Amino acid sequence: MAQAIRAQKGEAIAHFQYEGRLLRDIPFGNGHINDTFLLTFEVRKMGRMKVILQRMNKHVFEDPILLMENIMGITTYLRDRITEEGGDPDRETLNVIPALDGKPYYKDSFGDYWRSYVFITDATSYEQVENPDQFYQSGVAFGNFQKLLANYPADTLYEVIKGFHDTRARLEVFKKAVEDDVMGRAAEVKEEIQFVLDREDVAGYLGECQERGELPLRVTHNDTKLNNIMIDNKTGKGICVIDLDTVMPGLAVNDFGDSIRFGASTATEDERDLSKVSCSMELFEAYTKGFIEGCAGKLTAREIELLPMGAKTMTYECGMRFLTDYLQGDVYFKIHREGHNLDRCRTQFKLVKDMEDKWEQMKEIVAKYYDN
Ligand code: ADP
Ligand code: GN1
Ligand code: MG
Repeated sequence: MAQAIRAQKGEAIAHFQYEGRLLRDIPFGNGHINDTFLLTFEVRKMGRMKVILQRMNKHVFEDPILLMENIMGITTYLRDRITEEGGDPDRETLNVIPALDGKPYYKDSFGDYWRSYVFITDATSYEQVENPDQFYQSGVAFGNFQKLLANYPADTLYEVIKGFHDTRARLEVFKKAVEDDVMGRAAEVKEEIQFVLDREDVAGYLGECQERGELPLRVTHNDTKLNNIMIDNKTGKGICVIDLDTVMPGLAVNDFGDSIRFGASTATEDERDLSKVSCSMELFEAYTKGFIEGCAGKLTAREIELLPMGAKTMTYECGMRFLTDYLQGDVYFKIHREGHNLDRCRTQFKLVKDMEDKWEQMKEIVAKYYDN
């Protein structure tokens, strides 16, 4: 397996518009979906240059060519907006390095698709928040990302993963996974299954609000976890939103919520000691403030009111997705140990429970921002 990807990687490296001598290539980051590598080149007298090379996950992304069209469209648009606002487009958005034939991807002889990005230097993607200000800054940056894309022609975007945050549809897939029980694991996770079933109303809530016209569809990121943003090492500001695979029309409250489920947790997503896992209200408030500021007055009062619901829904949905994958035999999210998806599911459900306990406090925090 490792050898197969090494050969594939070598083939891919030879087919991008790289210059110089390859000094080093190492696996990089903690993403659950793609295979990511950091390559370091020595470019004659110009010194070292780093790039990101990724093998796109073919089980998750049905059409990598259309996916890359989305990313080219979005990053080209963002470059213009960032330039207009006096920012640095080489650092503040992803920059695709083309393949030798000029395409934004390379298809290898195994049928896998690869893509490459300029590496964003002097910045870090974190697995856990280090202090409230850092989380506030990531809220500003994710909000600003949504603001920058507010006028992007949404109808040109290909729906990369159908029903990505359709929690009701995900609940149906979950029920089917319990019924099929292909790995014979359902008996062992009865409590977690019951946790999902006891909260079926959560799955439908935001979809119903949207159907009633209370929540607008916007161009959203849909995968706003902390490690999908680069934080500048010097200024501490969220410099660049990355992992643009799932940019699609969606709900602002879900972008907010997905950040909370990952970043406002007092532990990592796969912590086994559940006594360490809770939803920090200090972090919740810091992000709320940052996200609303970043969206620059674009969120409606109803959207702001429903931010806590976004947090609960995304956490419930993500826990359910981890559990579904555990039941299906770990076929979607990368795992690094036995029971990894089950551990991840348990942290999410612990967070949902904690949010339920802190519900009034969460509502009070967002209520402070209704008038903004
Ligand atoms: P996945 O879909 O698997 O999460 P990502 O695109 O998020 O893949 O990449 C995985 C990790 O690689 C990120 O969390 C980040 O740490 C790092 N990374 C990705 N692109 C860049 C980039 N252009 N510059 C620096 N680091 C990057
Ligand atoms: C995946 O790709 P990554 O690791 O940033 C997943 C998200 C989940 C997240 C859980 C395309 O995100 O939806 O919320 O794992 N991405 C996709 O950590 O399914
Ligand atoms: Mg990622």
